[in-house]
Amino acid sequence: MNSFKQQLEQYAQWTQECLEQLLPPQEGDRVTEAMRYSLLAGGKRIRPVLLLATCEMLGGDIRQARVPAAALEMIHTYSLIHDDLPGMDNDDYRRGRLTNHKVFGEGFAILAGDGLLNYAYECILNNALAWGENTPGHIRAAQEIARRAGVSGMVAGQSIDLLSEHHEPNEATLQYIHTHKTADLLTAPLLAAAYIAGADEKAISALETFGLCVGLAFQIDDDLLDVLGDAKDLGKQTGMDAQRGKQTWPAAFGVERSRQDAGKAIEQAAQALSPFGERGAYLRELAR
Ligand code: GRG
Repeated sequence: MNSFKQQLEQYAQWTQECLEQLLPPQEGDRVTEAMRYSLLAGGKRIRPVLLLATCEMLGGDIRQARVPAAALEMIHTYSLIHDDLPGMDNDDYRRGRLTNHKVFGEGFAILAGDGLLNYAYECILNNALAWGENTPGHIRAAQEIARRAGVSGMVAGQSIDLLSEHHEPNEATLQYIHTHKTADLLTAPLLAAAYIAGADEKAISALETFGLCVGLAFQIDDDLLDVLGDAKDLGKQTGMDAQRGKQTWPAAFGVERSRQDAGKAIEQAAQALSPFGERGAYLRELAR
């Protein structure tokens, strides 16, 4: 196995261990059971990986980054649970298993999402207080995560996504949805790591550009997988975007241009890392 893959597995394993340590035990409590069901179902763990890899790239203390990394996965999982609800995308499968509401019912799926979101910040703030001298860096990281996950970030993107269903594809609207629904929660771990590691403005600005470009490519790819992918490999149904009249890159520009645009965005992301020189090699490879 090459060292890139080993490192990726290491980051994912730290995340899994940290989640298992942080999560309240099941003890017959249905909400906790529902939280654990979706959170421990797997997934690529890409947001924690971004946080941990960025912290290492910037020479930060990786021990300080583990809880925020795991907490970001809780926030991401809450968004998936709520996104799958009948009032949103009404999906039956996620991460290779039945969606949360299909197993626990809608009420408990809503509560499991609410539980994960709040517990994420409880963990982030406990961790912030535990690292004495660096508490302000952790608080700044928490602020960035809240802003990008919230009403001017992912929630705003999801809102326009819902409002734009069955509308003619429009480039500006698509850019807005992809920037906020997807790129914001991929940029949050980069900037959180930067604040925890005490990075300067130049590094923060480079990471912001990297996150935006990676986020756009990630969502274009996700849109392409919905058209071209295999449901078994993806662990969720395909062809759903067209059925719901979603604004997607392939619907607006076709498959070929979507592939090219995703490729261009990845190269722009790689370019954005040039201030970090060789130290940016891991994130560059991750993007590609
Ligand atoms: C409910 C506020 C709220 C937001 C929902 C996550 C989300 C926003 C919608 C899900 C649908 C979607 C296409 C979102 C874009 C981001 C995305 C591709 C999420 C899937 O993330 P992955 O691929 O999933 O990292 P895993 O399972 O690997 O963690």
